[in-house]
Amino acid sequence: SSAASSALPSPLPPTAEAVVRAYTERHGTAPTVLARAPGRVNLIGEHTDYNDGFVLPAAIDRDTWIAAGPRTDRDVDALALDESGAEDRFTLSATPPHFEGGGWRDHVRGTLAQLVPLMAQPVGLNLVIAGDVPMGAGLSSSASLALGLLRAAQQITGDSALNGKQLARLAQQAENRFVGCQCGIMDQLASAEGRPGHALLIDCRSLDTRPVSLPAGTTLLIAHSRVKRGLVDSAYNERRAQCEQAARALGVPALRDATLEMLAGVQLEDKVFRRARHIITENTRVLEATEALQAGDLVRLGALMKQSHASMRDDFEITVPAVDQLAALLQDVAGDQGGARMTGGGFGGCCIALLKKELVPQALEALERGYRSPEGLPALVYLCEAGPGAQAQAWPVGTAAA
Ligand code: GAF
Repeated sequence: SSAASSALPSPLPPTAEAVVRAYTERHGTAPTVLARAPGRVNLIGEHTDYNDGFVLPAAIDRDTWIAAGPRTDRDVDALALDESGAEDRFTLSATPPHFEGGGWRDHVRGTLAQLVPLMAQPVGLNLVIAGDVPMGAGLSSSASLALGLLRAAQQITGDSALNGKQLARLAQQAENRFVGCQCGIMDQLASAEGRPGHALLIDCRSLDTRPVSLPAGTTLLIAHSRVKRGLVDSAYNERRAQCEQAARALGVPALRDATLEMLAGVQLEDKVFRRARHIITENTRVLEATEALQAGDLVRLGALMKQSHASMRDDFEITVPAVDQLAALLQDVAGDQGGARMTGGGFGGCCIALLKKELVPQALEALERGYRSPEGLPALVYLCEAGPGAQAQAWPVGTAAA
């Protein structure tokens, strides 16, 4: 794809310089590959991905960077600069075991474990990892790590047979089978196929993606509530189970195929009914929001984002009071020139506001004045643009790619 073959940014950002430098120090030789993969923010369409539905995320201009090189044995030697220089070492000649305590090591082990059976040649890897995707904020730092690893490994082995969708599937499998989170494919696909200046409408059944350009003069303001969330949370997997229960009761393969009329015709426990209602209405909102974006209609977009937040709060029950407060505050600032809602899996984390750029100072001021986390801290704000999807390149630049 064009994203995979386009050049890395020049000059390289400090994080990229840092992984190359640390690699060279650790291994006494330069890396042969440099890879990057972005985090994502979802504009609308929450928990719809694992219901075969629609989502509208954008890759953000914050990345996990990986300097990589081959080894003569089948080991992986990994160094994570953001984890105070923590290391990991395991062999790829068998399925790597879980690391006690999980964390970044489990993502590295689990992701590479998915790739090993597909590799033409046995290989070992040296890896140095760092990034500026905030961790634990709901901006998919783990999906960006996974996509960066897969791109780096592919570039090293020379097996470039897998496209972005296939790599996204492998990264999702690592979460589902190894890490233990029953997540959908949104985060991985957004990281794989992001486009500068665009959101991606993803059909999570066919995996078709359509870039949707963000209206001129708008920006992505992400505000972190500072309420920590955890994906492997039983609550996430519980929501998924409730959706599947509703689909079974409705006699459809997935809630993607259900309508409100169908829902009115079955007997369901109130909670399960509301979970299904969120998914059904959210799918419609994603398609309407796509039209609104294309038409540059920020009034309609804002209304849809507001409805989405209310549905996550009242029907899907994945917001927390701090996040509700943050969303309300940003919706006030957006007025009829943008929209805001919680973004991501829920139970804490961030709100996304898509806003006219002129409103940014006002938003910052309103956050400073009007928001404190339960611990009394101000929101953390990330001003982002939509950026390109994951890519890897031979290093140093100018070296022939494998
Ligand atoms: C998390 C998951 F990883 C995604 O697959 C998606 O379900 C999202 O929560 C909710 O929309 O990010």
